[in-house]
Amino acid sequence: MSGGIPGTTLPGLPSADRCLVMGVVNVTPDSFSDGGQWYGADAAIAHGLDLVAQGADIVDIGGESTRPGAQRVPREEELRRIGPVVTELVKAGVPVSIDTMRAAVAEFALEAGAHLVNDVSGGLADPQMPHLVAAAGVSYVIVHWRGHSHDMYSRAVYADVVREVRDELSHRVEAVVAAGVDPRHIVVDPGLGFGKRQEHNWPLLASVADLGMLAGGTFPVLIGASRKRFLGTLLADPDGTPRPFGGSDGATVAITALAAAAGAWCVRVHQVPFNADAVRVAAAWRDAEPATRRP
Ligand code: PMM
Repeated sequence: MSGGIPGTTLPGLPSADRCLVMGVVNVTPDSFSDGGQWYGADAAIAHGLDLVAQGADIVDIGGESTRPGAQRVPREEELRRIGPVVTELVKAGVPVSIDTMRAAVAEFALEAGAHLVNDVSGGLADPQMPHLVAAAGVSYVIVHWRGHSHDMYSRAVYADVVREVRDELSHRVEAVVAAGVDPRHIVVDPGLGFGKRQEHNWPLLASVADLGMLAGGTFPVLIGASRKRFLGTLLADPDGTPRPFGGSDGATVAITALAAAAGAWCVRVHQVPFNADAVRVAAAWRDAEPATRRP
């Protein structure tokens, strides 16, 4: 059986017999994929509602850019950015995920009604985070991470990237479970682009089918490839000029289809419509496959 598990039910989140689609709302002036577009609260709220109308199952709201080289924003500023957006989208009935490394920001969002904490540091940036998640009883995305964005590439050194990411994710799973997080609430994510170069992301994607088999359990897998730099590099012009971020949406859709067919639980994307189609194609594909040939 595949290590990824579409159809897994996590508390407060939608469940479907297919891979879920998480639409991204970056309330930041400088995210590498869509920086500045949804920076104002009104624009961000309207964008979140549009993503749901287009087929997003979950909306992921973030107030701190993690693009390579980014410096941290102060906590108060992160709270100011995400506050009204989380509050209004929850009020509108949207399943909200909070993309933050800070327990104080997650706490605000959970009190406002968010159901998922998406922590790109996997609990390493703020040691209070796993305790907060455990006490709240919500779901927790643990992303593979080796350090903050300002110098993430200095840590992008791997002898065997798949084995090392799996081992390090296993340790994080064990640590957050030791802090009280219910293993049934954990989602794992290989953290494409986080301390990983072009050549590190592809083997991780090719391993989606069993990336979730870790630390003695099987966890749902989230994949965030959308608009990442390694796609622009793959699609570079003959002269080597990378494709701009918006020009890699077709490649994102292709990854969505492949990851969903391999059993990913959810994909995190900036453009929803074609990805929402792709997860349905993948579900039909999986359903038609003889069980013995499933990845
Ligand atoms: N990537 C970004 C932000 N949050 N969360 C998860 N779980 N996985 C990711 O790969 C991920 C994330 C950075 O991308 P963006 O700034 O373009 O949204």
